[in-house]
Parts: sequence; C-alpha cells; structure tokens
Amino acid sequence: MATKLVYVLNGPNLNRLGKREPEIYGSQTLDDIAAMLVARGQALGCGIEMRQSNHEGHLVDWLHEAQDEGAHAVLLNAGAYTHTSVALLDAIRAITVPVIEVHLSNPHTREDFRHRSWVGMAAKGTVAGFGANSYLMALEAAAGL
Ligand code: DHK
Repeated sequence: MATKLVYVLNGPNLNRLGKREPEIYGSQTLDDIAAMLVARGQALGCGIEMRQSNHEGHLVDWLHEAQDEGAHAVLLNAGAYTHTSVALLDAIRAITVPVIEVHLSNPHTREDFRHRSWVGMAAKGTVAGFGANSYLMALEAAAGL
C-alpha cells in the first residue's frame, strides 16, 4: 500500500497541551497525540508530518508546503487563529489538498468569539469536541478521501 502523506498542523498554545487548561483540552501532550497518529497512520497507510507553531505565517507556509510536497490531506488545528485568520482561509483556498479542521474542544459550546471559524469556511470538514480522539477521527476521514 502506497503511503499517503498527511500533514498535521497545530497552532498557538498547542505546545502547552497536557498542562494547559486540562479540564478543556485534556491531559495528553502534543507528543502523545503525535505518537497516536503515527501508530494509527501505520494501520491506515498514512505517513504523519506533525508540526506546531505559535506563529500564523508558519501555518500559512506549511499549508503551501503540504501542496508542494504532494500531501494527501492536512489536519489543521489552528488554535485561536481559527477564529481570526483570513490569511489561513486564503491559504486553504490557495491549495487543492483537502484540509480537515480539528479541535479538541467543541468551540460552539464555548465563548461567542469561538463560534466563527475562518478555517471552517474553506475546510473539507470539521472534527471537534472529542479531545485527542478528534485527531484520530480526522485521520480516519483523511485516509478515506
Ligand atoms: C484550541 C484553541 O487553542 C482554541 O483557541 C480554540 C481549539 C479551540 C481546540 O479545541 O483544540 O478555540
């Protein structure tokens, strides 16, 4: 089975997972999630390229890179940039690789300012509210695209 390359891009503050508001985001670290994704990816025939940055432009650059590297799909948890970044919306529209929006929490049950998602306006779909499992569910969906 040919390996499908899946970029998993994580935005601001997600490097603090495990320590950051665990009642909202859970106790698993981003490294824990990466390990889960790599293991599930092996079963699904997907190679995982895991990245995190607190800087918006890095996420834009990595979306372009995913296209240039021939990625099969991108999982994107843009953190708070989800709710603010027209640049990310434009970057998703600038590539043809399908992007799946991922969130640990369910932003729609939280503050009003989290209800708008610029990422979601261009994403293929969204998985939110299942903690670290949101990433695994999104990977299953990506593998099936
Ligand atoms: C992560 C964040 O950092 C927040 O800014 C989003 C998202 C929700 C998450 O649930 O993974 O509002």
